[in-house]
Amino acid sequence: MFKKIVVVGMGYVGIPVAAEFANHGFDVVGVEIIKWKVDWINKGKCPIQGNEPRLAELLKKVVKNGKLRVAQDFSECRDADAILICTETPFDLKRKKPDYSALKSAVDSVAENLEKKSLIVVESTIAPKTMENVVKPIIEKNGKKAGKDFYLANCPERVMPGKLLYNIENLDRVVGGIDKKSQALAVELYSHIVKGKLYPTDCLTAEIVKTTENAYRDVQIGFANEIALICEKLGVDTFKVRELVNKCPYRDMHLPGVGVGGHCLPKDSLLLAYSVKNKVDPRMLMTAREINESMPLHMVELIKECFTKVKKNLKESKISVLGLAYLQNSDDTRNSPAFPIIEKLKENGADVSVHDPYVNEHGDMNITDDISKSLKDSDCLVLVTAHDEYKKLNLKKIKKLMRTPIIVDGRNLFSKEECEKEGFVYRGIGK
Ligand code: SAJ
Repeated sequence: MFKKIVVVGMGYVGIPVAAEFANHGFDVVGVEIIKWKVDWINKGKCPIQGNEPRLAELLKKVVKNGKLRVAQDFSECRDADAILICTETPFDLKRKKPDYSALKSAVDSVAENLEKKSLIVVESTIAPKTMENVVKPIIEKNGKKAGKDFYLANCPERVMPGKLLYNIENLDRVVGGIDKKSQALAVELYSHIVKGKLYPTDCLTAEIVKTTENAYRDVQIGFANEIALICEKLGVDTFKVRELVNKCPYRDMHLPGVGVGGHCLPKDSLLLAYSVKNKVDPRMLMTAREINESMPLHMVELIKECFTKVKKNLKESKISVLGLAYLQNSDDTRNSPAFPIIEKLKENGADVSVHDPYVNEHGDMNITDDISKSLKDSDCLVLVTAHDEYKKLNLKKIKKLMRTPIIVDGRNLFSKEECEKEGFVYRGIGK
């Protein structure tokens, strides 16, 4: 039934799913507007860095055997049997609404090049009612009818940096169809690459499930962070409390930390709330968001407490921020809690050295991958991302490198006892 598949958007979602379908014998064409990405992938090179098991090799294989190629031209959609839309759908905090510019542009270009009864699937995370109110009308603008001239579905991605291929191959997925036929076709399509169970439903339910599963996690993390603030004041290690709480059945307390970054959690509650704007006041969702967004600033407060303790001023100090990525062993920096921390420290007159083993550039930010250089003569080690490399740090060695032995730990990476035994002033989120 399906032979040629077009995947629009060669990012964290599009690249792995394109490679998977190509590896299962489909002729796959990626459509990407950024030229260097087109060229890079057509050379068999993967633009996604970080620790992504099997992805680079799989991409090289399917490009080499001709099952995957990338173009900038949407005319590739004309003879496509299926078209997957994997463009970003950020939330515009200023305008308090989703930023669908990339999605609308992609859907519009697909609509302009629809010449077959193709199955169009949106994988991007969207606010409930977007399929009905935004996507479908754009494709139907030329008089075409969903379910008659094309099929339409929403199959939300469940990728996660570090497990991009694993998640596509193994996680269950929800498949929302605009009608029964679209639903059946989408289930058939994904059954070729998904070993997990496929749960057919309607588009609206699929949109609600996706945003809810992430809102759930954001609220859980917000809860853990609030318990961390309480435990700090009570002088008890939250991680020990969490371990014992989770011994109780039906408890799953998440990890407190320096904040919630990434391309999913910070926006999905907002997308869900947007769909019932002025109808429901999502107090729980928004309070969790506020708590999570406040954690980077709480981290700066802990840093200030340490400086006060050693009677040093942040001004003219050198501070080493370890980790720019929002997630351990990833190069993805989107919405990373590191940014507000770096900004606040600079506002306080500190000279901030940023280290990350996976992120080599971000705008004009100077990022080093030399940890000794970053810690040399530093007055404070600020641990933001729990990259594996940081777990191997030798406390004796770094104490010799640093000018002032202060560690502020945003991810429970260090042992408070060991740091204090080595003569460090130590503060940690939740500890
Ligand atoms: N975080 C915490 N405490 C936790 C878990 C995460 O502070 O207990 C922080 C992380 O450090 C990170 C952010 O939250 O900054 C997001 O972490 P994440 O583990 O949720 O990773 P994401 O953003 O890649 O989330 C994805 C989501 N998957 C999809 O959208 C398909 C999320 O729904 C998944 O639950 C998550 O992966 C996963 O790991 O399962």
